[in-house]
Amino acid sequence: MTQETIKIEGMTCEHCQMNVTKAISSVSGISSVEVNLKDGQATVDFDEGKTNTDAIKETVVDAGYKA
Ligand SMILES: [Cu+2]
Repeated sequence: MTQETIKIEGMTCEHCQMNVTKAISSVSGISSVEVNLKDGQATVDFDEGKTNTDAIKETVVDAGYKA
């Protein structure tokens, strides 16, 4: 299991935080995700055999935020 902290720009409220959490959770191989609105970052635990940091960032971008 790999843990990565990803910087996310563009989150302004709890709704954004929830959007990002949902988006990252939907990626296969993610075991846990903690999105911090204040710090603008997400701490993600994932199976590196199933996904990677770039794929997670792409998902965040697809959801409308900058990663
Ligand atoms: Cu928002």
